[in-house]
Amino acid sequence: MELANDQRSQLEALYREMEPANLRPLWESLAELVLPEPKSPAVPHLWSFDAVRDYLMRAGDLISAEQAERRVLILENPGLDGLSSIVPSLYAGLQLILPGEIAPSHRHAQCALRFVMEGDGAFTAVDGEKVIMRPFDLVLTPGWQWHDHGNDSGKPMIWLDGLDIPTVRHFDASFAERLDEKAQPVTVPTGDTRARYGHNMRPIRGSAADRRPAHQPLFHYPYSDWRPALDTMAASAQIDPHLGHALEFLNPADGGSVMPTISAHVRLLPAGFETKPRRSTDGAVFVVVEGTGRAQVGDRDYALKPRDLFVVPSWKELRLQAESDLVLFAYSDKAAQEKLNLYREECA
Ligand code: 1HN
Repeated sequence: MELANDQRSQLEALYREMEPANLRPLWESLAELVLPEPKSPAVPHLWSFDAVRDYLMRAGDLISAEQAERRVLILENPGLDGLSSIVPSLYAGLQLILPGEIAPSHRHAQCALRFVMEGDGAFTAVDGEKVIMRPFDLVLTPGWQWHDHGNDSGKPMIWLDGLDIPTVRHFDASFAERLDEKAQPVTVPTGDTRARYGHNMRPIRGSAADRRPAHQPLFHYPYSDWRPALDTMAASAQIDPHLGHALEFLNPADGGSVMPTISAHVRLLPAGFETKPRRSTDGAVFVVVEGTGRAQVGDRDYALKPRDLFVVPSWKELRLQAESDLVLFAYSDKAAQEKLNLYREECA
């Protein structure tokens, strides 16, 4: 803004006088408020699973899951200091449950997903049903559903928690409750929900057999389903030059994202494949499930190995190269952005 010296000093005097009245001049900040394109305060970052795991196991020696309520190390974006956020809208953490432990039952407005990183056989109970968690399974705990975790296996279990905590904080809409008992009563057999809602079928609406919330029936997407699906796809389909072979997890109730605020997908990049550059407005968290390769995120370049985690903030260009067959899981705030008509992507 071009201002004469005299005008500038008179305006600044006005600003000082207005400040106690909680008034500020828009014209001084308009360009920062309404950006011509996204300029995320979040930065690209990669966490090596092994490095996080060491700290998590040390925490495991010092505090129980029950004491902590949830024993989790938050993956905080270096550009979002103190905000417990991996991108401005989303939270990520790695949770440890040791053999014999219980993470007590609670429910909250926030939506959560779990993606299993290590171990086999712990459970999450969701509204009266246990799911047994196996490596690279996706398990949802949608908003306001009771959930607790326990580990009856002989080994530590570690999973990635993805939640919309910053989104709920943004709307000042957080509610939470704890159950009096540690673990909620289990009222239906394991697998009941998958049988009823997990095969492109559902109980007749409103019948006695229709027991899950109509808007959010399914909460378990096992690796044993999604991994072979990618292989089958890779055997025949033309590969998308920007994504590789990609499959989005769906909510069967409406064919939309797994939860109202969070989308999730998996992809397979065959050995030697390199994606063309792509950027999108969603902030995304990626997990390397299998394989090695490289990720270029904006001006950063990361070597990828199994179980590494990396974050791609809004509008940072992403390029992926597969050394060996590379399998990735990702979740993002695309679901929320699409509802608000904000989502955009650009493929080079
Ligand atoms: C939560 O409920 C879990 O249920 C994990 O495992 C992490 C972080 C913030 C708020 C709630 C869980 C969480 C959380």
